[in-house]
Amino acid sequence: MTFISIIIPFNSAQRYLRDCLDSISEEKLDDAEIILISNGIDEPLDEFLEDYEDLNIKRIDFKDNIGVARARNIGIENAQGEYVYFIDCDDYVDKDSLNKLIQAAKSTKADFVNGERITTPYIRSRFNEELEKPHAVPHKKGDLSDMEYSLLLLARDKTKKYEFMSCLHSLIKKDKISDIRFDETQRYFTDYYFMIDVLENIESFYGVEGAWYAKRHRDDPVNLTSLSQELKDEKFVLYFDQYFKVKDILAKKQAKKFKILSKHITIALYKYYYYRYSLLFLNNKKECIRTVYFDKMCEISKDFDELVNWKSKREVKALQSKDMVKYEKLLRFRYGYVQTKKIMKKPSKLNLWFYNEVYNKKPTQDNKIIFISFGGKYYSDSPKYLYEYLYNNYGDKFEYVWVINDPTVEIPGNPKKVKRYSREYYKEVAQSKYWVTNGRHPGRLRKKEDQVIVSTWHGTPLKRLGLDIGDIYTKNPRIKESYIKNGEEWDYLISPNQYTTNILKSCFAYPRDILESGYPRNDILYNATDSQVNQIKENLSIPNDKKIILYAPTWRDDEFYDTGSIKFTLKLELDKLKEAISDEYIVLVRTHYFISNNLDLTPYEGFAFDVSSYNDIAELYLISDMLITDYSSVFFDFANLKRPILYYTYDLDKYEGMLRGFYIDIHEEVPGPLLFTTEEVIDSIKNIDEINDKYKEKYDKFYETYCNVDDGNASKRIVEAVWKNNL
Ligand code: C2G
Repeated sequence: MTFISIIIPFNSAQRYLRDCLDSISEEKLDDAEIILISNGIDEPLDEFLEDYEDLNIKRIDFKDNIGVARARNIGIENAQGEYVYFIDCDDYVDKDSLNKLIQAAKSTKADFVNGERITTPYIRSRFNEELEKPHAVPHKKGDLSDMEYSLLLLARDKTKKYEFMSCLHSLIKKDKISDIRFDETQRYFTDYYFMIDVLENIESFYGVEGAWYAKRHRDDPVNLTSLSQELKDEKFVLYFDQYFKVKDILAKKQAKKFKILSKHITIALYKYYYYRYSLLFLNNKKECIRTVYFDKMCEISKDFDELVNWKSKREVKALQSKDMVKYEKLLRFRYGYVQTKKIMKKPSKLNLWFYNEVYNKKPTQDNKIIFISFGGKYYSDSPKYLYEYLYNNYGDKFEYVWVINDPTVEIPGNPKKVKRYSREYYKEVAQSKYWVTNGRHPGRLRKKEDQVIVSTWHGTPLKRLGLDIGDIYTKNPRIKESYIKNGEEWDYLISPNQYTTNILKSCFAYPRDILESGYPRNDILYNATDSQVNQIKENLSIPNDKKIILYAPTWRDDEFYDTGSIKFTLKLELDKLKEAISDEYIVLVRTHYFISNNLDLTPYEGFAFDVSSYNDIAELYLISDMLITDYSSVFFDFANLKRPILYYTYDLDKYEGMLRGFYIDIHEEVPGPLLFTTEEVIDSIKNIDEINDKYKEKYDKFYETYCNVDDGNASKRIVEAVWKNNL
């Protein structure tokens, strides 16, 4: 007989469903069935499900999206198991967790057996690492009764302090729900009412410690919106209203289980108020937070009397008496104290405090522009060329500030230099009307309404970016949300070609028009004079009787140290290269700006030079006769020079398949050969004339597609578009 029917409503995102089904498959359940209710799905499912032939899947398909309530009800109606179990298609269970629940149900025969839920932004393969984190310590059972513990798990997601009650991750005896269904007229919050009805029929409970269910926090609220993301600002108002409704229903019920549940729901709201609402109230400028949210919070706070402690007592009183001024004062005091403690631990945090509390409250200076390139690591890239164009043509019209971490870097015109995150940096960021940046800006900065961000971005993308990436392998699981936030805040976004324009629109969900002006950083590739080129060579102190190869690889999302900084392992065998080509060439090795480890090139002295700290890679392009790269955007820029490009793609399968994926077919479109060993690289260098002939047609086509806007005047076009009213 079937012991458990696993009910999965499936309405979007096969890549999420894979994690879900993989996790169930690994449980190796022999008396289970899966009821998959697919609805409103465009992607073909047959082939996908072939990978899960070992699972006993009953598929029920609907052409239209029928809603989660109806889908779950259909699941219940088709279930043959002694117990039903609900899991969402974008969630998964941690190793052995379902087995733990099943064993508990078999041994206790309880009507209701459940485990821990935790909300996570991580895909399954990275979940275990993250579970090590202290925040995932299970709720302790201690001396709670089976019922009390089970209700605690039912009401509280381990990380989401504010969610109350879910039907997920519970084994529910099927005969206890024969006449209970989800309310199909509702789109949201149907779990709550279903679970209350279920509880009515349940007599025995068992909660299992440490049997985790991972509730995925969807990383792409634009393309793969979850039900709760769909609601945006309304979410909490509706949520607060549910609170009152649910409390009302529970208050009318006498059984102890409902009293316990009611208490947990109030605790969830109290935690929401203490940890989340209070912060929103202080930092979020949205009007609803101080109006409708505030009113609701005041009303709910009447239930908090038994939960307050000495820290929250006065705040709660202020809420109860709807005294916003006092409430704000008390919050400032609370967070002021927290902040002071942080500052005592890390004095540099004081700078941020000055930014928020002092500098950012002062007026902006209309003619001030602050520039930053690669987080202040270099004086380079498009911000450099925009700056130089402005300075050379409209020098005295603006006040210029450069964020540069090394104060000895020479910058023409002697602008003010500030180190990133220093006190002066925050002061200048707050004062500058314009921020010119080539990357995402730090989440801690609070752009004022009259400030303008000019984002140049930093390359024609080969690797998928932001919202276009599938699963996230980087150290930052919330990177997609950061892309969306940046896109919302940028007033101007610059693109080097039409191909990039389309990508920038989708990867940032960019809501405005994009300035397809070409790249300021490539102006120099068209405008440089011979004497400039010679000067660059001289500055670098490299032999001038040899041809130059620039090796500029990118970084790998999965190669980082415990601290999070990115590392690079040199896979190009320089000893072999030296032996084979050193009479004709030298090699400049340039690691990506994320890379934190230094390369030791001493064994190749006179042949290989580390130019990783050289400010401007465009200058290196100018002096190089050939480029070797991998998946870095550098080749799109270098192609403006029409010089040979080789691709040393030793880890192509991993990079293309797992880490990122590409926007273009690298095998077909790039204007040079993909090479997998040092020997192949040597061979290509030695036969570079043949390679040039072989790739001539591809190169021309490539140039036409990606370099057709750049002409040496991009800076001019942008300056005239952005600062038209100031010139
Ligand atoms: N870069 C560099 N040296 C390298 C690699 C990159 O100076 N060895 C600089 C180049 O200007 C390059 C830019 O950093 O164009 C971006 O580097 P990518 O390797 O393309 O990688 P990433 O920073 O992930 O940016 O749209 C482009 C994407 O954003 C990729």
